[in-house]
Amino acid sequence: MELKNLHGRKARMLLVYPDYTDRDCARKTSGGNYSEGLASISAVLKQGGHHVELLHLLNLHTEEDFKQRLRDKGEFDIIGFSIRTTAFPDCQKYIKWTKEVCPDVFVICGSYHCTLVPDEVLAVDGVDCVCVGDGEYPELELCDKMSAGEDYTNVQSLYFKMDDGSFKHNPIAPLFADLDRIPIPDFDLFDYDNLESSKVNTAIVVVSRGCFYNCTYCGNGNFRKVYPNKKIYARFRSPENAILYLKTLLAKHPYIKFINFRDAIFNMFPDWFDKFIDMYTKEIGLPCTGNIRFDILTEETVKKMKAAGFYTIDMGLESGDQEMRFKYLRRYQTDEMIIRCSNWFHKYGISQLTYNIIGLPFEDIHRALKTIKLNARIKSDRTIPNIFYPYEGTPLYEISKEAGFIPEGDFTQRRVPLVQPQFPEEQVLFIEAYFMHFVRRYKWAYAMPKAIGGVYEKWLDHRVTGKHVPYKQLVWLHDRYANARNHLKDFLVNNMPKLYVKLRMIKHHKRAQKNA
Ligand code: B12
Ligand code: SF4
Repeated sequence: MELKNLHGRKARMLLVYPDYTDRDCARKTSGGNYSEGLASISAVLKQGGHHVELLHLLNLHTEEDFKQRLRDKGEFDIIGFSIRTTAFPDCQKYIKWTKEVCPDVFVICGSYHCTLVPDEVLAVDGVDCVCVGDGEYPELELCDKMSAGEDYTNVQSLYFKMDDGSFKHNPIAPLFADLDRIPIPDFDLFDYDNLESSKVNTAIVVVSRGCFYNCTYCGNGNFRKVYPNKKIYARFRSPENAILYLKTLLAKHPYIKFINFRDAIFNMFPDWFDKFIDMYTKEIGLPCTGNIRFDILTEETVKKMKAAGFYTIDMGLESGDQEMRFKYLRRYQTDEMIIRCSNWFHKYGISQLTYNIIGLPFEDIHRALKTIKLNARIKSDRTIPNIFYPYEGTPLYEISKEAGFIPEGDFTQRRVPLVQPQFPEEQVLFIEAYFMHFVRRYKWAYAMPKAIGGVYEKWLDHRVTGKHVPYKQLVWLHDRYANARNHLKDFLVNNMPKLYVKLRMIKHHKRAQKNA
């Protein structure tokens, strides 16, 4: 590989962010998500004097559109692609088109898919280098060395494609424990005021890295494996630094009225969490939400959360079948534990959103029904049912593969990736589609006097698992409805954001009143 030499000039870097999923790949034309990773890389590179810009792809681009947008951006020395697993197929095309427009540009790829399967990404035509794991400082060193005309093929955490086609694997840089070392992210990298979240006066905030749990469906176990000192993989900015982060953000964007903490598990370190929420209550106090684990929670903390401004929380319930949670997901939370914590949230008027997985290996409709029922028992206010996606390299992918549930060929585009005889596709789609509908009905059943509630529960069971349920037709009907609802939501967010925020406030207010 011919080394790039900028002869003392600082590097010009373009970060490409394919920010869409199957659901919105064709429709989204404005908005998009914030990415802490890219904002953080940009902050570090800019601190080093380099020039950074973003190509924010909000929808699937045709060759012509992509090339045009690239040309419009101007000239760059390095183009970096941020690649989530499901974005990898599209990125391969974008990289090919990039090299057609700018053959001399240096192409580097980073993010989760590159960390999981770096050689697969490096093998793609046009890719010069892959970053494994955290990217700020390897990128900075790459830019610095390129700028100084030095050999950069020994930079830690980077894998290079050499002239003879071989791959040079450098060791992965050890993690540093102190996240405060990283500057406050460069929010300006984005068209921040027009992000999807900003339009509804919300900021997506991430003040941590990683997670120390080992859920089998999640990539975290593999993301941390790459580091020589993986024990410190889960890290938070200090509470003081996290407050500084928020103050910096709010000073730049004073219209922000809600904070959405997207850290993997916000209360992962209970002492950190308690200290942070005390400071947050005094210094920020905006309504907020975050992802909370129940097995490390106390009633005292829930009470403090309410005072801090938590109006709602998210939690991964994943499966209502305790055996599935323990045996296949490695989430050691009993039903009783989940119900007890949930009662605290009701007591203090904080609404709950649960994440659930449908179509897990060895699941069937009866086990999926248990997930609906546990949601009803804890009176979840909102539920998000996700269809299981087997991420390569995760233990649950291996389990699914070994059991023969992963079909040959490309399964990434299938609505239900696993093919399981005991849980056919139409049943998985049915549970996903009517999840909240049935959660509501079972909530009614549990609120009724026992005798009547029991009869109603049995009747509902029959409507979910009965022999003659027309699953396919019901899914078809729901697809039409969901399409119309999504269009309406996008329309409101894009054209009447104030009305959307108002409606959301009314909804949360009503929920909080109901819960109190
Ligand atoms: C916050 C978050 C979100 C936020 C922000 C998304 C974003 N793009 O940052 C929101 C809520 C929008 C989101 C949405 C989704 N997410 Co998400 N999300 C997370 C979460 C919890 C933390 C990510 C984070 O901010 N980490 C901190 C930052 C600093 O690290 P980072 O993003 O990894 O970036 C570093 C490196 O990856 C690298 N890097 C990143 N990009 C690049 C580019 C270059 C050129 C280089 C060199 C390096 C580099 O350097 C960065 C700095 O060190 C992770 C789980 C986790 N525990 O990590 C899941 C995770 C990233 N999400 C995931 C998924 C699947 C999704 C969705 C597809 C879900 C869905 N079905 O809608 C969407 C995709 C939307 C999108 N456009 O990306 C998966 C990705 C799995 C995979 N194998 O790709 C994860 C890992 C969770 C999981 N299931 O395991 N998510
Ligand atoms: S707790 Fe969440 S982020 Fe952590 S391993 Fe489990 S699913 Fe992944």
